[in-house]
Amino acid sequence: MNAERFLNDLNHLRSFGASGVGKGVVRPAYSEPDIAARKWLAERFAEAGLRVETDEMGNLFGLADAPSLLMGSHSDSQPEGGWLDGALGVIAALEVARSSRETGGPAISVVSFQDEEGRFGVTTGSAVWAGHLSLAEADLLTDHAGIPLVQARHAIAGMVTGPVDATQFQGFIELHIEQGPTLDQSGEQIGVVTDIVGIRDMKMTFEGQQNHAGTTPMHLRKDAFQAVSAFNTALNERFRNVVTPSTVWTVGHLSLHPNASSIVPGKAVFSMQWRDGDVDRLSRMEQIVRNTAEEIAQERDMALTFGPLLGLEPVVMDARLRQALMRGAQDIAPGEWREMPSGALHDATNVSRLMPVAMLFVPSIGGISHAFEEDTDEADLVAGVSVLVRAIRHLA
Ligand code: HGY
Ligand code: MN
Ligand code: MN
Repeated sequence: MNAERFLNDLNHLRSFGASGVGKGVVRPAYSEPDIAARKWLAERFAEAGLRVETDEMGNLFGLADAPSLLMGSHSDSQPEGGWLDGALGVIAALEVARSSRETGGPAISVVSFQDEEGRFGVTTGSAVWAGHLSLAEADLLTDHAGIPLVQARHAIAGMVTGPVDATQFQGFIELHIEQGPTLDQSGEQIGVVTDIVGIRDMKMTFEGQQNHAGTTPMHLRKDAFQAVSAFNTALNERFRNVVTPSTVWTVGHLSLHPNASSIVPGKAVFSMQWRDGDVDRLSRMEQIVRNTAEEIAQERDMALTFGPLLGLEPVVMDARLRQALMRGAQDIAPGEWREMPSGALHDATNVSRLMPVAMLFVPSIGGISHAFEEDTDEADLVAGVSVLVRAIRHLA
């Protein structure tokens, strides 16, 4: 591999949507910086001798001529994201494709999936490509501002070439930052992923009565924020009997209407998300979410609505691809790597419906991600790509 060329490209990708705070980026799916980044990536793919194709979702492919391994990740970011989440996997794939071609190695195709970060759903672009979600269903999903996907994706219409056939790919490998504390704390350089957790994600709404914050006695209020607060407290209590130390749940988005200091909020829309490696536990948690919210709504005489339940099942990584990554890890970081599960979701989950998949992690400094502070040591970034280069040789 050419480490300098790889790091230069990775840093250049950061310039699209650079936040001005540290190395952070603001590059949500279909935003101007996201589209500009995709156009720049398309040029890099073409320069590497790959055929550029973009499907209707905006998933961007650089295709090898022959049947090939597919490598990549996503180049959209969270509303406040780091420079490596997704970007690392895309630029690493590009570097592996380039260096493999230059040295007579196996053919490698490259992808940057769209909306992995779920402006509209959960890993939306790869979910549609892999047939987990139809384009018609996806088009109805809305972001937190109420914009439907079908409208947002007009912005990439000029780039679309058509559907990309998955049968040309022999497997998919995704390099990603860990986004958690495990490798950073252990001092190891590489994680070979064993499996990816499952997720459930749902919008919920409590609707009460908007009213005056000075004149409305407490016992007469139908305050939507108070309902969310009571729901959250009850939920934490009830989850206790069901969850394990690796189960996680999050209310990450809350919108109060009309969101003013002197108005009792009449409406609260919020996101409810939970993740676990066990499907039964995910369903038991769903039942608790629904029952708890219904009880709170009834007690407080408020309306309650659930949005569509989005989700991805837990998946196990392919044994053969994983073995190749382990051999590569042992070549590059002998004794300084481990096998580990992924608590973050990845496009690899969707792609596993179509072909064997595997994933590789490098450490996240301080275990921080989905934040401007996200970073990884340069030596670890380069080590990750080197493991990929070794792994494709072992596979070939
Ligand atoms: O939320 C996730 O795990 C992923 O980064 N979208
Ligand atoms: Mn990611
Ligand atoms: Mn992410």
